[in-house]
Amino acid sequence: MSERQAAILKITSEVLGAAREFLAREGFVELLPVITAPVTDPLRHNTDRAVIEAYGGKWHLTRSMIFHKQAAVRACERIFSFSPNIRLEPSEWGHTGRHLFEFVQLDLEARGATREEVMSLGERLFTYVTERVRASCCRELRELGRELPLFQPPFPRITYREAQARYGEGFEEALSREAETPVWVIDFPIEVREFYDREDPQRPGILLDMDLVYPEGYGEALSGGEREHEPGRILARLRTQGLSPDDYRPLLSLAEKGLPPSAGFGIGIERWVRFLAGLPHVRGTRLFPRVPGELSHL
Ligand code: ASN
Repeated sequence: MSERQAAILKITSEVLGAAREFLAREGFVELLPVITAPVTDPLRHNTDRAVIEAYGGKWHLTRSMIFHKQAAVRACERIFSFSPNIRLEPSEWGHTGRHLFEFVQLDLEARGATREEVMSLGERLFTYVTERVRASCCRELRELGRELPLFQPPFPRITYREAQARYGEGFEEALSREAETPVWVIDFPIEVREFYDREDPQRPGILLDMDLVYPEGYGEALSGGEREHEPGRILARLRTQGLSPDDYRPLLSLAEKGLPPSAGFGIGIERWVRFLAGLPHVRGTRLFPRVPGELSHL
């Protein structure tokens, strides 16, 4: 194994440890991840479904733990998981530098929290972990030739519409290239996001959600928001997105029994390590990368 690979693995380990420590101090409980489920995140972009058949039923490989997070905060106020996700993205996405079809996200959720609260948590988590990597992985960062910039929350914010007006339709790349600190994109229009992000009751058509975008052109870091939790609202949102309520029966049944309001986000670990280590492609963060369109020997 090369020195560079060893350095990247050490940084990854530091990210996991520092995030766990930070979240434990903030009162979060770690859940073991869910990998197979009768229902999973529909996602808004075109991703093939990964389904296995067993025991007379169909099991989706988890695309995110969103519904499990909403269910879990009934038991525990604040939860997180290092959740393996399978997303069979188009082969062409193998070249974006940002996509693996198997990756891990640190997915967290807090009962009764607002978007504002989880954004503040996200900034503090991001800054804490970055500082820990800077302090504990000096040798590794030097080996990789990476000079990590210093960041100071709060991070700047831009609405989806403002970003679109300033940088054009697919604004994320241009925004990320121009940014000197991580930057929040907030207030996504209802038609571009998944049905579970909560519509602002004061501003119909606008969601109480957000992305965090890395500086230096590394693209999206984190995605989340407040959640739809009332059965009538979930049903209406499923219908306007052309999704079949039958496919989401497990979620609707839970909501009928009572899902609490919550907010949360997920941050991709490989993209985080790619940014911290300054790598051209997320493939470099994993010993056994799963890149869309490529086969693997091990
Ligand atoms: N983890 C994201 C969230 O909390 C969902 C996703 O990964 N699509 O909103």
